[in-house]
Amino acid sequence: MSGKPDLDIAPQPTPLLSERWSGVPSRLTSEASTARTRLYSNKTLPHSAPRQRPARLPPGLSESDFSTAVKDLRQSIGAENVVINDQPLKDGWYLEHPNTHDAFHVVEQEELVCSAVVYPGSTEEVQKVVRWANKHLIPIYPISIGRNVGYGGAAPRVPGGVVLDLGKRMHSILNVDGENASCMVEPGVTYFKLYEEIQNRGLPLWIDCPDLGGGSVLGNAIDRGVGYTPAGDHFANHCGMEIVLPNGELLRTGMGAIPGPDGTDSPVWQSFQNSFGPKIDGVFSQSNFGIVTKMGFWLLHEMPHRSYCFTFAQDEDFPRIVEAIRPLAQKGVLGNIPQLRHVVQELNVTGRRKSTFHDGEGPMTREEIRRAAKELPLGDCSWVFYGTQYGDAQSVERQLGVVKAAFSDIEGTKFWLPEDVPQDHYLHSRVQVNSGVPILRELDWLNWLPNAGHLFFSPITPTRGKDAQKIHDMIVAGHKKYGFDVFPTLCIAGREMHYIANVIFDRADADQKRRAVALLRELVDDCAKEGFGEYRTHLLFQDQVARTYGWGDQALMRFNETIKDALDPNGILAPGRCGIWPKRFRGRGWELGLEDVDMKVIGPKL
Ligand code: EUG
Repeated sequence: MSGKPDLDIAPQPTPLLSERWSGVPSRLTSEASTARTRLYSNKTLPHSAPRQRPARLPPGLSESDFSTAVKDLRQSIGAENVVINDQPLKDGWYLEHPNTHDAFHVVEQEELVCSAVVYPGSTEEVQKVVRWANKHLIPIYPISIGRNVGYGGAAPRVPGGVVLDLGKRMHSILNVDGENASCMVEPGVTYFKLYEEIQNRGLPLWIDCPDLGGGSVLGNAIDRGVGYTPAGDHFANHCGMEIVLPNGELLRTGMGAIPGPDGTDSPVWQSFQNSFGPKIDGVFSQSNFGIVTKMGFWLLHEMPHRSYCFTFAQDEDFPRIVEAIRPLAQKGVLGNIPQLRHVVQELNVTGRRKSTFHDGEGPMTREEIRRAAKELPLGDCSWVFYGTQYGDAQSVERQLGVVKAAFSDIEGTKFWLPEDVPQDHYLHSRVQVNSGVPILRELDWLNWLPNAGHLFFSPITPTRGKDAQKIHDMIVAGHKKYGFDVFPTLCIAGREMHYIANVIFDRADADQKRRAVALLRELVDDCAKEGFGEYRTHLLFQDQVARTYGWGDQALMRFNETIKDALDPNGILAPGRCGIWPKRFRGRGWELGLEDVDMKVIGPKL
C-alpha cells in the first residue's frame, strides 16, 4: 500500500441502536468508541481503495441481462431497495460493517463480493425477490445482520451473487410473551436490541447471547451458534419458524402449521417445538433450503448467579482439566456452558498488541507468554476456566464446593471471584455474558496484529482428556508450522466441547492470508483423518468440511442434494452454502477442497 492511509480515526460516535437497527445501545457508547479508536489505531490499510476491477455480475449473466433484471426488481420492491455494489469496498469494523463482502477477507478483498444488495421490507417482498431470482436465474444470498465474523461475514459464497440484506427493514421484535417466557423476532433483531427491549419493559427475563452482542438472534441460531447461560444452545431453544421457500412459497414450522382462528397465529406456536410428522426445523439450519423470516425463542427467568474462574499451572494439565469437567457437566453441576481458555487469551483480551510482548516474525514463545502473564491479575498460569453457578447464595456456595473439590487434585489450581480481580479484568465480562448481557469485550482480540482479520477453526471434540489432547496437539502443530499464535477457547458441555481456535492475521499481508488458509485446510483434513469434524466454518472451507462428513459414500451430502434439488430446482438460493450445491452448479468446478490454498478466482476452474 502506498501513500498516507485515509484513516478516519477522529472520535466519531458509532451508530446508536436508536438510530440504526444494527447500532450499539447507549449503555455501550463509550466502550464502542474506545474499541473503534483502538482498532483503527492499529490499522495501516486505507479505509477504502479504488476498485481494481469492474463490479461483479452474477455468474452467467451479461451486463445487459443484469441491468434488465435490476430494473425489474426495482420496479417491484422500490428503486431505493436495490443497490449495485460498485463503490469502493470498506471493511469498516464490527459496528460499521459491510454487507457487500467479507470484511475479514482471506482472499483478495474484491473476490468474495456481491453484485448488488437488496433490502426487502416484508415477508411478501422476500417472496417477490425469490420469484425474481428464479425468473432471472440469479443466486441470492440472505443475511440477517451480516456479522458472522470469522465465518465469512456478509459475503455470498458465489461472487456476484445478490445479497438479500433482511435486517435493514425487517428488524421487529414481533412479540415478547412474559407469561410464556418467549419471544418472536425478525432477522434484523440483534442481541443488543432484544436485551434492551426486555429491560425497557421491566420483564424479569434473560436472553442468551454469544460473546459479541451485535449479531442477529435469528441468524446466529440458524447457524447453530452458542451462548453461555443454561440456554446456550441457541437452536435447541428456538420454538417455531416462518420460512420463504426457494420457489417463493411460505411455510411455518412447529405449531405454527396450525392456523389460529380468524387469521391469527396459533397460540401454541412459541410453546411447543414440534408439529405432527417429521420435525423439519433442523433442515433450515446451516443450509440453503429456505429463508427464515420469523423465529421464536424461549427466554430464561432471571436468577442469582456467581461467576468465577480457576487457573491451572501447567499446559500439560489440559487432559486432567477436561476429565475433571466431564462429570460436573454431565451431572448438571455446571450451570452453563463454561469456557476454558489458554493463558495467551488473557494477554490478547487486554487489547494489547502482540508487538508489546514479541519482536518480529513468528508466534510468541512459551517463555514470552509466561513473562507477560506474570504481570497480569491472574499471574503465570496455563489454562483459565471461566464458569458461572446459578441459584440462591446457599445453593451457589454448595455448588462451588463440589466444583472446587473436582479440581483439587490438580496441583497449583487457584480459585478466583470477581472481587479478587481488577474491574477491567475479563472475569467481569464473563459475569455479563453468562447472565445474558450482550457486550463487545471480545473485539479486543483484534488489536493483536495490525489490520487484523480472523478465521475460526471450530472442531467438536469429545469431553475426554485423551481425545481433547489429540486435537489440541494437531492444532498446536499446525499453528507452529504456519507461524500463528494459538488462541484456544473451549466451550464445554458434558459430552463434547466446541474447540474454537481463532486464527488472527494481518489483512495487509498476502503471505499471512495464504498461510491462514493453508493452516485451516490442513487442520480440517488432519481432524477428519481422526474422525473429528467442525461444527461450523468460514464460507471458503464449507465444501471441504461438508465432504469430511462423507460416511457411506457421501450419503449425507447426497441426501442434502436431493432436498436441494427438490426445493430449489433453479439453484437460486445461496448456492454452495454449507457445501450444498444445486444441480445447476454441481460438479462444474465451484467446489473448493484441500488443494485450494491460492484462491485467486472463486469460481469454475478451467
Ligand atoms: C466463539 C465461540 C464459538 C464460535 C466462535 C467464537 C468464542 C469466542 C462456540 O462457538 O463459533 C470467544
